[in-house]
Amino acid sequence: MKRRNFLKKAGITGAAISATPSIFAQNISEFQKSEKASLPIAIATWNFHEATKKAGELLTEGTSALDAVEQGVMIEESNLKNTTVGNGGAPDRDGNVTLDACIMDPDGNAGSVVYLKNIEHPVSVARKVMEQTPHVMLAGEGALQFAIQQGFKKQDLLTDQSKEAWKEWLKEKEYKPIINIENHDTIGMLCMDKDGDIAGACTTSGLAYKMNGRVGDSPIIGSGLFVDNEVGGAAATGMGEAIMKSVGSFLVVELMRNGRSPQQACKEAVERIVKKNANHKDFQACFIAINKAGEVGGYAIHDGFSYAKYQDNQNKNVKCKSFL
Ligand code: SD4
Repeated sequence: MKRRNFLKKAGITGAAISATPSIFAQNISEFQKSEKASLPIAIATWNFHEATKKAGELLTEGTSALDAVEQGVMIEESNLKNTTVGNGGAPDRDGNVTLDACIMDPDGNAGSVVYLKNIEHPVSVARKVMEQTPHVMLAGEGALQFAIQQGFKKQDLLTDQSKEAWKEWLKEKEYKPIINIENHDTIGMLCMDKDGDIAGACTTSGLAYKMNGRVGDSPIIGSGLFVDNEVGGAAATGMGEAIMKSVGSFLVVELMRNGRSPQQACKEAVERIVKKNANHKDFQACFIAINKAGEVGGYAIHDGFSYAKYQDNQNKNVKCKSFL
Protein backbone atom coordinates (compact mmCIF):
# COMPACT_ATOMS: atom_id res chain seq x y z
CA MET A 1 0.00 0.00 0.00
CA LYS A 2 1.25 3.47 -0.85
CA ARG A 3 2.44 5.43 2.18
CA ARG A 4 -0.23 8.10 1.73
CA ASN A 5 -3.09 5.59 1.51
CA PHE A 6 -1.71 3.59 4.37
CA LEU A 7 -1.64 6.67 6.55
CA LYS A 8 -5.07 7.79 5.39
CA LYS A 9 -6.67 4.40 5.99
CA ALA A 10 -5.03 4.08 9.36
CA GLY A 11 -6.19 7.60 10.25
CA ILE A 12 -2.69 8.56 11.30
CA THR A 13 -1.75 12.22 11.60
CA GLY A 14 1.71 13.68 11.28
CA ALA A 15 1.79 14.28 15.03
CA ALA A 16 0.93 10.65 15.71
CA ILE A 17 3.71 9.48 13.44
CA SER A 18 6.33 11.51 15.18
CA ALA A 19 5.05 10.25 18.54
CA THR A 20 5.41 6.59 17.53
CA PRO A 21 8.01 6.54 14.80
CA SER A 22 9.43 3.06 15.12
CA ILE A 23 6.32 0.92 14.69
CA PHE A 24 4.90 2.85 11.77
CA ALA A 25 8.23 3.26 10.04
CA GLN A 26 8.60 -0.49 10.23
CA ASN A 27 5.11 -1.03 8.81
CA ILE A 28 5.54 1.32 5.93
CA SER A 29 8.96 0.09 4.90
CA GLU A 30 7.80 -3.53 5.01
CA PHE A 31 4.89 -2.85 2.68
CA GLN A 32 6.99 -0.71 0.35
CA LYS A 33 9.86 -3.17 0.23
CA SER A 34 7.81 -6.10 -1.01
CA GLU A 35 7.31 -6.51 -4.70
CA LYS A 36 3.66 -7.18 -5.42
CA ALA A 37 3.27 -10.90 -6.01
CA SER A 38 1.56 -12.33 -9.05
CA LEU A 39 -2.20 -12.28 -8.40
CA PRO A 40 -4.54 -13.99 -7.74
CA ILE A 41 -3.51 -16.34 -4.92
CA ALA A 42 -5.42 -18.98 -2.94
CA ILE A 43 -3.90 -20.81 0.03
CA ALA A 44 -5.46 -23.42 2.29
CA THR A 45 -4.40 -25.38 5.34
CA TRP A 46 -3.14 -28.94 4.67
CA ASN A 47 -3.01 -30.37 1.21
CA PHE A 48 -6.55 -29.38 0.22
CA HIS A 49 -5.48 -28.87 -3.39
CA GLU A 50 -8.92 -29.51 -4.87
CA ALA A 51 -10.21 -26.58 -2.83
CA THR A 52 -7.37 -24.22 -3.84
CA LYS A 53 -7.75 -25.34 -7.46
CA LYS A 54 -11.43 -24.45 -7.41
CA ALA A 55 -10.79 -21.10 -5.73
CA GLY A 56 -7.73 -20.34 -7.87
CA GLU A 57 -9.54 -21.01 -11.13
CA LEU A 58 -12.46 -18.86 -10.07
CA LEU A 59 -10.12 -16.04 -9.04
CA THR A 60 -8.30 -16.29 -12.37
CA GLU A 61 -11.63 -15.83 -14.15
CA GLY A 62 -12.10 -12.63 -12.15
CA THR A 63 -14.32 -13.92 -9.33
CA SER A 64 -14.10 -11.96 -6.08
CA ALA A 65 -12.02 -13.22 -3.17
CA LEU A 66 -15.22 -13.70 -1.13
CA ASP A 67 -17.01 -15.89 -3.70
CA ALA A 68 -13.83 -17.86 -4.42
CA VAL A 69 -13.06 -18.59 -0.77
CA GLU A 70 -16.62 -19.77 -0.12
CA GLN A 71 -16.71 -22.04 -3.15
CA GLY A 72 -13.22 -23.32 -2.46
CA VAL A 73 -13.94 -24.57 1.06
CA MET A 74 -17.32 -25.96 -0.05
CA ILE A 75 -15.35 -28.61 -1.97
CA GLU A 76 -14.12 -30.06 1.33
CA GLU A 77 -17.48 -29.64 3.05
CA SER A 78 -18.89 -32.01 0.42
CA ASN A 79 -15.93 -34.40 0.40
CA LEU A 80 -17.17 -37.54 2.18
CA LYS A 81 -13.62 -38.84 2.53
CA ASN A 82 -12.67 -35.86 4.67
CA THR A 83 -13.87 -36.81 8.14
CA THR A 84 -13.04 -33.45 9.74
CA VAL A 85 -15.14 -31.08 7.61
CA GLY A 86 -18.81 -30.91 6.64
CA ASN A 87 -20.63 -33.96 5.30
CA GLY A 88 -18.96 -37.15 6.58
CA GLY A 89 -17.36 -35.29 9.52
CA ALA A 90 -16.65 -37.34 12.65
CA PRO A 91 -19.37 -36.96 15.29
CA ASP A 92 -19.06 -35.91 18.91
CA ARG A 93 -18.97 -38.60 21.60
CA ASP A 94 -22.78 -38.83 21.54
CA GLY A 95 -22.94 -39.36 17.78
CA ASN A 96 -23.94 -35.82 16.71
CA VAL A 97 -22.16 -34.25 13.73
CA THR A 98 -21.89 -30.57 14.70
CA LEU A 99 -20.23 -28.09 12.38
CA ASP A 100 -18.41 -24.79 12.96
CA ALA A 101 -17.57 -22.28 10.22
CA CYS A 102 -16.86 -18.62 9.57
CA ILE A 103 -16.12 -16.24 6.74
CA MET A 104 -14.71 -12.70 6.43
CA ASP A 105 -14.83 -10.31 3.49
CA PRO A 106 -12.38 -7.55 2.47
CA ASP A 107 -14.54 -4.89 4.13
CA GLY A 108 -14.04 -6.51 7.53
CA ASN A 109 -17.52 -8.03 7.64
CA ALA A 110 -17.77 -11.42 9.32
CA GLY A 111 -20.27 -14.25 9.70
CA SER A 112 -20.12 -17.42 11.73
CA VAL A 113 -22.10 -20.48 12.75
CA VAL A 114 -21.34 -22.81 15.64
CA TYR A 115 -22.77 -26.18 16.64
CA LEU A 116 -24.75 -26.37 13.40
CA LYS A 117 -26.29 -29.77 12.64
CA ASN A 118 -27.62 -31.30 9.41
CA ILE A 119 -26.47 -28.66 6.93
CA GLU A 120 -23.79 -29.62 4.44
CA HIS A 121 -22.38 -26.14 3.84
CA PRO A 122 -21.97 -24.24 7.12
CA VAL A 123 -19.70 -21.71 5.40
CA SER A 124 -22.60 -20.60 3.20
CA VAL A 125 -24.84 -20.25 6.25
CA ALA A 126 -22.07 -18.17 7.87
CA ARG A 127 -22.05 -15.96 4.78
CA LYS A 128 -25.82 -15.51 5.03
CA VAL A 129 -25.40 -14.54 8.70
CA MET A 130 -22.88 -11.94 7.56
CA GLU A 131 -25.00 -10.59 4.73
CA GLN A 132 -28.60 -11.05 5.85
CA THR A 133 -28.56 -10.43 9.60
CA PRO A 134 -27.32 -7.67 11.90
CA HIS A 135 -25.28 -10.34 13.77
CA VAL A 136 -21.93 -12.05 13.42
CA MET A 137 -22.59 -15.45 14.98
CA LEU A 138 -25.54 -17.85 15.25
CA ALA A 139 -25.44 -21.07 17.27
CA GLY A 140 -27.16 -24.46 17.35
CA GLU A 141 -30.94 -24.55 16.92
CA GLY A 142 -31.11 -20.88 15.98
CA ALA A 143 -28.45 -21.29 13.32
CA LEU A 144 -30.32 -24.31 11.91
CA GLN A 145 -33.63 -22.49 11.93
CA PHE A 146 -32.03 -19.55 10.11
CA ALA A 147 -30.39 -21.89 7.56
CA ILE A 148 -33.74 -23.51 6.76
CA GLN A 149 -35.40 -20.12 6.41
CA GLN A 150 -32.66 -19.22 3.94
CA GLY A 151 -33.45 -22.29 1.84
CA PHE A 152 -30.73 -24.72 2.98
CA LYS A 153 -31.82 -28.38 3.02
CA LYS A 154 -31.55 -30.54 6.13
CA GLN A 155 -29.67 -33.79 5.63
CA ASP A 156 -28.04 -36.55 7.63
CA LEU A 157 -24.28 -35.87 7.70
CA LEU A 158 -23.21 -39.01 9.58
CA THR A 159 -21.89 -41.41 6.95
CA ASP A 160 -21.75 -45.18 7.53
CA GLN A 161 -17.98 -44.94 7.64
CA SER A 162 -17.95 -42.21 10.32
CA LYS A 163 -20.62 -44.10 12.29
CA GLU A 164 -18.54 -47.29 12.23
CA ALA A 165 -15.42 -45.41 13.38
CA TRP A 166 -17.40 -43.78 16.19
CA LYS A 167 -18.81 -47.15 17.34
CA GLU A 168 -15.28 -48.51 17.38
CA TRP A 169 -14.18 -45.51 19.49
CA LEU A 170 -17.08 -46.09 21.93
CA LYS A 171 -15.58 -49.47 22.89
CA GLU A 172 -12.69 -47.74 24.70
CA LYS A 173 -14.01 -44.18 24.89
CA GLU A 174 -10.48 -42.99 25.24
CA TYR A 175 -10.36 -39.29 24.46
CA LYS A 176 -6.98 -38.27 23.20
CA PRO A 177 -6.99 -35.61 20.53
CA ILE A 178 -5.00 -36.67 17.50
CA ILE A 179 -2.01 -34.57 16.42
CA ASN A 180 -2.05 -34.94 12.65
CA ILE A 181 -4.17 -37.08 10.46
CA GLU A 182 -1.81 -37.13 7.53
CA ASN A 183 -2.80 -34.48 5.08
CA HIS A 184 -6.37 -33.74 5.87
CA ASP A 185 -7.96 -31.78 8.66
CA THR A 186 -9.87 -28.52 9.15
CA ILE A 187 -9.78 -26.24 6.12
CA GLY A 188 -8.89 -22.59 6.54
CA MET A 189 -8.53 -20.70 3.28
CA LEU A 190 -7.31 -17.23 2.29
CA CYS A 191 -7.90 -15.77 -1.17
CA MET A 192 -6.44 -12.66 -2.72
CA ASP A 193 -8.21 -11.65 -5.91
CA LYS A 194 -6.93 -9.82 -8.98
CA ASP A 195 -7.59 -6.47 -7.28
CA GLY A 196 -5.50 -7.49 -4.28
CA ASP A 197 -8.51 -7.80 -1.96
CA ILE A 198 -8.44 -10.55 0.67
CA ALA A 199 -11.22 -12.79 2.03
CA GLY A 200 -11.02 -15.88 4.23
CA ALA A 201 -13.06 -18.83 5.45
CA CYS A 202 -12.64 -21.65 7.94
CA THR A 203 -14.86 -24.73 8.28
CA THR A 204 -14.71 -27.92 10.36
CA SER A 205 -16.55 -30.63 12.23
CA GLY A 206 -14.09 -29.96 15.05
CA LEU A 207 -12.28 -32.50 17.13
CA ALA A 208 -13.53 -36.05 16.67
CA TYR A 209 -15.53 -37.37 19.65
CA LYS A 210 -15.47 -34.00 21.40
CA MET A 211 -17.92 -33.35 24.26
CA ASN A 212 -21.44 -32.57 23.11
CA GLY A 213 -21.66 -28.76 22.87
CA ARG A 214 -17.96 -28.16 22.39
CA VAL A 215 -17.05 -25.39 19.96
CA GLY A 216 -13.49 -24.91 18.73
CA ASP A 217 -11.49 -22.02 17.34
CA SER A 218 -12.52 -22.41 13.71
CA PRO A 219 -15.74 -20.29 13.79
CA ILE A 220 -14.35 -17.74 16.26
CA ILE A 221 -13.39 -14.53 14.46
CA GLY A 222 -9.78 -13.80 15.42
CA SER A 223 -9.02 -17.36 16.49
CA GLY A 224 -9.63 -19.70 13.54
CA LEU A 225 -9.63 -16.84 11.03
CA PHE A 226 -8.90 -13.16 10.75
CA VAL A 227 -8.73 -10.85 7.76
CA ASP A 228 -7.82 -7.18 7.71
CA ASN A 229 -7.69 -6.14 4.08
CA GLU A 230 -5.20 -3.36 4.89
CA VAL A 231 -2.70 -5.84 6.29
CA GLY A 232 -3.44 -9.48 5.42
CA GLY A 233 -5.20 -12.59 6.65
CA ALA A 234 -4.51 -15.68 8.73
CA ALA A 235 -6.19 -19.02 9.41
CA ALA A 236 -5.54 -21.76 11.95
CA THR A 237 -5.88 -25.49 12.32
CA GLY A 238 -5.07 -27.82 15.18
CA MET A 239 -6.08 -27.87 18.82
CA GLY A 240 -8.80 -25.24 19.02
CA GLU A 241 -8.52 -24.74 22.76
CA ALA A 242 -4.88 -23.61 22.48
CA ILE A 243 -5.57 -21.46 19.42
CA MET A 244 -8.51 -19.72 21.10
CA LYS A 245 -6.51 -18.93 24.22
CA SER A 246 -4.01 -16.98 22.12
CA VAL A 247 -6.61 -15.52 19.69
CA GLY A 248 -4.15 -16.94 17.19
CA SER A 249 -5.24 -15.64 13.78
CA PHE A 250 -5.72 -12.11 15.08
CA LEU A 251 -2.28 -12.35 16.63
CA VAL A 252 -0.74 -13.36 13.28
CA VAL A 253 -2.39 -10.41 11.50
CA GLU A 254 -1.32 -7.97 14.20
CA LEU A 255 2.25 -9.25 13.99
CA MET A 256 2.15 -8.63 10.23
CA ARG A 257 0.75 -5.16 10.89
CA ASN A 258 3.82 -4.53 13.01
CA GLY A 259 6.16 -5.49 10.23
CA ARG A 260 6.59 -9.28 10.41
CA SER A 261 6.42 -11.27 7.20
CA PRO A 262 3.63 -13.89 7.06
CA GLN A 263 6.20 -16.59 7.77
CA GLN A 264 7.66 -14.75 10.78
CA ALA A 265 4.18 -13.95 12.10
CA CYS A 266 3.01 -17.60 11.92
CA LYS A 267 6.20 -18.74 13.63
CA GLU A 268 5.90 -16.18 16.41
CA ALA A 269 2.23 -17.08 17.04
CA VAL A 270 3.11 -20.78 17.28
CA GLU A 271 5.97 -19.94 19.65
CA ARG A 272 3.51 -17.98 21.82
CA ILE A 273 1.29 -21.07 22.05
CA VAL A 274 4.30 -23.24 22.84
CA LYS A 275 5.41 -20.88 25.61
CA LYS A 276 1.98 -20.74 27.21
CA ASN A 277 1.22 -24.48 27.02
CA ALA A 278 3.57 -26.83 28.83
CA ASN A 279 1.80 -29.76 27.16
CA HIS A 280 2.38 -28.45 23.61
CA LYS A 281 4.07 -31.71 22.58
CA ASP A 282 0.68 -33.39 22.93
CA PHE A 283 -1.15 -31.31 20.36
CA GLN A 284 -0.79 -29.69 16.97
CA ALA A 285 -1.38 -25.98 16.20
CA CYS A 286 -0.71 -24.45 12.80
CA PHE A 287 -1.18 -21.14 11.01
CA ILE A 288 -1.15 -19.96 7.43
CA ALA A 289 -1.03 -16.30 6.45
CA ILE A 290 -0.93 -13.89 3.51
CA ASN A 291 0.00 -10.21 3.56
CA LYS A 292 -1.10 -7.34 1.36
CA ALA A 293 1.96 -7.78 -0.84
CA GLY A 294 0.87 -11.36 -1.62
CA GLU A 295 3.62 -12.98 0.45
CA VAL A 296 2.50 -16.16 2.20
CA GLY A 297 3.73 -18.33 5.07
CA GLY A 298 2.88 -21.21 7.35
CA TYR A 299 4.22 -22.76 10.55
CA ALA A 300 3.22 -25.50 13.03
CA ILE A 301 4.20 -27.00 16.36
CA HIS A 302 4.70 -30.49 14.91
CA ASP A 303 6.20 -31.70 11.68
CA GLY A 304 3.76 -32.82 8.99
CA PHE A 305 1.86 -29.61 8.33
CA SER A 306 1.64 -28.17 4.83
CA TYR A 307 -0.53 -25.75 2.90
CA ALA A 308 -1.91 -25.83 -0.61
CA LYS A 309 -1.17 -22.80 -2.77
CA TYR A 310 -2.64 -21.81 -6.12
CA GLN A 311 -0.79 -19.08 -7.98
CA ASP A 312 0.16 -18.52 -11.65
CA ASN A 313 -2.23 -21.33 -12.66
CA GLN A 314 -0.19 -23.77 -10.60
CA ASN A 315 -1.31 -25.69 -7.57
CA LYS A 316 1.42 -26.64 -5.10
CA ASN A 317 1.69 -28.31 -1.73
CA VAL A 318 4.12 -26.33 0.44
CA LYS A 319 5.64 -28.18 3.38
CA CYS A 320 5.90 -26.01 6.49
CA LYS A 321 8.61 -25.72 9.08
CA SER A 322 7.70 -26.63 12.63
CA PHE A 323 8.78 -25.90 16.19
CA LEU A 324 9.47 -29.56 16.97
C1 SD4 B 1 -11.04 -27.44 16.34
N1 SD4 B 1 -9.28 -26.40 15.09
O1 SD4 B 1 -12.25 -27.65 16.37
C2 SD4 B 1 -10.34 -27.36 15.00
C3 SD4 B 1 -9.92 -28.72 14.60
C4 SD4 B 1 -8.74 -28.79 13.73
O2 SD4 B 1 -6.92 -29.86 13.12
O3 SD4 B 1 -8.32 -27.86 13.10
N2 SD4 B 1 -8.08 -29.86 13.71
O4 SD4 B 1 -10.36 -27.35 17.36
